[in-house]
Amino acid sequence: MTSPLPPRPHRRAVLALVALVLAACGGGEPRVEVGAAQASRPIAGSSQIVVTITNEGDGDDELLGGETPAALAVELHRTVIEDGQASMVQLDGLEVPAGGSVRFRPGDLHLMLVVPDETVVPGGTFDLTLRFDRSGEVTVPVEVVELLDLVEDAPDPEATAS
Ligand SMILES: [Cu+2]
Repeated sequence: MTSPLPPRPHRRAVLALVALVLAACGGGEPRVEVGAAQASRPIAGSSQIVVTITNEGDGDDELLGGETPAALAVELHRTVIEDGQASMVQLDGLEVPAGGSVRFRPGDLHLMLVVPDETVVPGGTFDLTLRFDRSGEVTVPVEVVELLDLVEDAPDPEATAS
């Protein structure tokens, strides 16, 4: 069976060319939206934030970091498993591609509050400011819940599939 589509390397070249043209024209504009955010009750001096960021614009953006008055720092982490051991790697930034979304949840990409203060307790809320390369700063309220409620609200599709 023959495919009407050109072979992959060719399509990739076309995409690269389109990207180049877009870049030359300044590209499109990102339209970043931050969904409802939740943080877990702190455990051992840290708390994970579950949130989805979408970019419905036609330009890429990049999440550069975040901050909150409720913790010493907000770090961008990815959980990696090596030799059966889970560990976290800190990222400097994360692309939020045009038309795409980025999901933070336990066990994968996550935002981590370092040394949360006494306002980070279940039932409480605090402000989280996320800093984007092109969209600037976006501040959203974060609801604090028990860790189990957090996991229930953000089920891992891969975990339930196995
Ligand atoms: Cu982490």
